[in-house]
Amino acid sequence: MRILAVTGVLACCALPLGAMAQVTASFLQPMGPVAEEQANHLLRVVGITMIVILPVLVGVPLILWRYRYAAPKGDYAPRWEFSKPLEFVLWGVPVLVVAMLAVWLWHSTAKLDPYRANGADPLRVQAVGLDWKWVFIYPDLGIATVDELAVPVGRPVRLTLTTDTVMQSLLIAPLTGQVYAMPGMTTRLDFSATRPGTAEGENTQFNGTGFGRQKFAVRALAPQDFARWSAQEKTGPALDEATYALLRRRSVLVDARQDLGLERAGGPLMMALARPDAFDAIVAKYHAGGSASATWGGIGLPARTTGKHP
Ligand SMILES: [Cu+2]
Repeated sequence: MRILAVTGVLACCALPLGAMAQVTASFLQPMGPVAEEQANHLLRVVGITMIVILPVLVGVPLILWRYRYAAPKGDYAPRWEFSKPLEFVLWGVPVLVVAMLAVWLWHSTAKLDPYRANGADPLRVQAVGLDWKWVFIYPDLGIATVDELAVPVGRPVRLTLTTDTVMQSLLIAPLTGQVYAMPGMTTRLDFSATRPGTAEGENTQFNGTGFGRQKFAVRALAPQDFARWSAQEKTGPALDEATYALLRRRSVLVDARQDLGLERAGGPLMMALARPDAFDAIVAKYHAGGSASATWGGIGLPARTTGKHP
């Protein structure tokens, strides 16, 4: 019996460990300092609130049992209504708990400011949210990807975001918090990976039929692996205006691949960046003061994909 029970426990533990080796999707399995602070913050909050919750959980059944009608203990005091020490405890402890939570929240919020640099010499990456995929542009490396973000372990990443459609929301839970992206505007996320692995990134903004498939892999690679990754053979056409117009269609990755004349099944795209300032051109499209030619890749509601599953 005991052996069976132990095996059961081992099997239970082995499952999440096995999953962890593939794709990490939770901030409770942090791959960098931002998620680590978030996980610590959650544990602190749980710990502090237990100061209030545990006495209630233990005290209520204890009092019910101790002063039960069948075998009452203690004095019967129906006229009792005030106790100064008790009032101090009942009000004082929650006040201390709220004060402690407030201080820690203040501290963590400042520490987790998405615009706060994670160190010197960050790798610049620009993210463009499309229906329903993400384009990641590496302006300094001359490459762009679709639905894959690779970052070198140990080097800070400065992600600048925008969208060329409706509002989008980027979340890479094991690495960094969630931030919105709006057309014509940019936001920033500074984060870094401290261990190699693959994290799941997603769009958490419900914005159309393909939204549930707008997930991407975030690969934290050792510096030499990252260099190899960024120099790999291109799996897609160069990211020029014509390519971008096709990517801008309302499609998930497989349909976009078909629109580009590639095998449907084949995973993320790695492209050469034909226009180094593509990101700025995309943001500029939404500014009335811009020139009439600011229409890079098309404006307005994108066309539907020619693929089978819009
Ligand atoms: Cu909101």
